[in-house]
Amino acid sequence: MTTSNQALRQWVEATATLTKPDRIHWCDGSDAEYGELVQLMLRRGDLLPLNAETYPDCYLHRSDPTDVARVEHLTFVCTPDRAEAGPNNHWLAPAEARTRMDGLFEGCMRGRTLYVIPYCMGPIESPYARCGVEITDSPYVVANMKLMTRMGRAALQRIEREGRFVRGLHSTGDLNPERRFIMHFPHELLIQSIGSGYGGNALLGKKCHALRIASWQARQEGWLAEHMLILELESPAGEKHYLAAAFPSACGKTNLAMLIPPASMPGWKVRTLGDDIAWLHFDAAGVLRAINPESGYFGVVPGTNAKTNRNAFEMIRHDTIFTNVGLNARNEPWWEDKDKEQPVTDWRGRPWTPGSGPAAHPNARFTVAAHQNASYSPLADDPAGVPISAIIFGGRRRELAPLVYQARDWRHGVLVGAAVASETTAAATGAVGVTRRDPMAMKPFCGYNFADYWGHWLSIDDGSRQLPKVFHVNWFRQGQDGRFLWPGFGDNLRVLRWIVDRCAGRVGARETPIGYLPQPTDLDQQGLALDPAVLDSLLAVDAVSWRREMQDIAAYFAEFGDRVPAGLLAEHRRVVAALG
Ligand code: OXD
Ligand code: MN
Repeated sequence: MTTSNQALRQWVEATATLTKPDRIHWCDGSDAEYGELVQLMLRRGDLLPLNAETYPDCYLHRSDPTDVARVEHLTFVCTPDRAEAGPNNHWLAPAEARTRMDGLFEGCMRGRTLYVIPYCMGPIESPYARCGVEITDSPYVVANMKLMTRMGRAALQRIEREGRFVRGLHSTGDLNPERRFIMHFPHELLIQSIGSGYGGNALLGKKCHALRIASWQARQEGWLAEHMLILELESPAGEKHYLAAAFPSACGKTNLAMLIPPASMPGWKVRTLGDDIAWLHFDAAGVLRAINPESGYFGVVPGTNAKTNRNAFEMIRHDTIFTNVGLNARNEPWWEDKDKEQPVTDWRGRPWTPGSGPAAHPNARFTVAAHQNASYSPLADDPAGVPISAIIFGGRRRELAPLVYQARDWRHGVLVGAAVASETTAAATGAVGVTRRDPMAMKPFCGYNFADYWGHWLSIDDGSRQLPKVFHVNWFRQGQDGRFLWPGFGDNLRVLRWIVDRCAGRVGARETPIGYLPQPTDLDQQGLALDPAVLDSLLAVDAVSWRREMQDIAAYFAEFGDRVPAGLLAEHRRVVAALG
């Protein structure tokens, strides 16, 4: 296989000249090709077979122990002007980055196969979808891309039709963290990544293309590329709403997207369109429509069980690649909070004994095709996408942020999104549990200056469009004793129900300086044994703490200097004044 697209052919040839692979393989995306890659990785020990009876066609990959998460400190946006990348990104001048990367790529594929992966982010026939080509020397990356994206022959045909694609060059290099870099060149629609095999660093269609490069393109073209799940909520009366929700990494997007309604809310249905990324475009009628550019899930495994996410728990029982989980005595994958059993081997392949720490790495992952999810919505394959009723922002906040509140209007919603903060998790290398600002949950993923990004969000309201309502939720409030105040998981549907009732204009709200909150009686509490005092504290707005929060937000905005849009600052002043 090769291609009629001359630019692609030349790029593959030039890359081969630089990296010197033993052979070149153009991926067709077939099941047979996936099967051959799996056999190759089993022979090489890159994959280990799991119990074929209880976990058919499931495999374990153990990564290099230094290569287990995204590396934000080694991820760069390389724009000619440093200010374009903004204080939210690490920056290198494009020429310097190219020289550094060329040095590292030189001869890096000797003895290896160079795989060419044409892929399409979004349904192949969708006008909102975009194509890319990833070159990699990692069969693990190819197999993951097969599960996560629409890749191979059909994507290549679209590239040949359109003549446009994002280029991504990846090599695992020598896996030395000293020689690990993930570079983005938005002006050239180019990504270069070396030294890591980990998902967000190596599956270039995901964070690198569908968020960093796409967010850049989206600003130029008037759409939004966001770190959001997409779900369909159907009421017992058959009314359907589509919601897009942005949460920082490992804050439960996958669980919310696959929510199973509590028994006390019969007739409600939740279907999953996406669990991580949404591309949002206005259609000709001014309606905001969402597609999920991915077609698989790369989810956090620890904590997944029949209670927290039965859909995920079941979908990863077959045809799944596990990365960095432990094993039990039956050679089944094992992770913390899976079940009452004990593991025998940890994620590094060492014998596990009580006291030897977690058996699975806290950022252990599953990779699985989306259609294996019992709650999968076929609309995820609809080229037209789905109309979005509400955008929801959320963070992991022990204190302060109430369970839910609604922004007054779009401009206030942009402030609410820009002010998202969350405690860090194991999805990225670095300290866990530190509160940091994570605007729109895009801190690690926005491919340009956040100040310009907020301006882009504000510009979405051009007066002629049907804008979704904007909300903020917080499932993670804790009491003095450190216990979570809200049960979360399926019970989050009670909050989603209030949100769609607000969208439909069916329920009132309490107006506060930070936005509209539900009256406790407005939340569906049927079957929820929650102490009324706890619900009161979940719905309280403490003016003193919020004044402090607004100061903190102002200090954060100040880091972006005079690029911060006046409209955002005016909105901030409005809320401060309302807080008195
Ligand atoms: C992810 C992340 O893997 O956000 O989705 O880190
Ligand atoms: Mn994510």
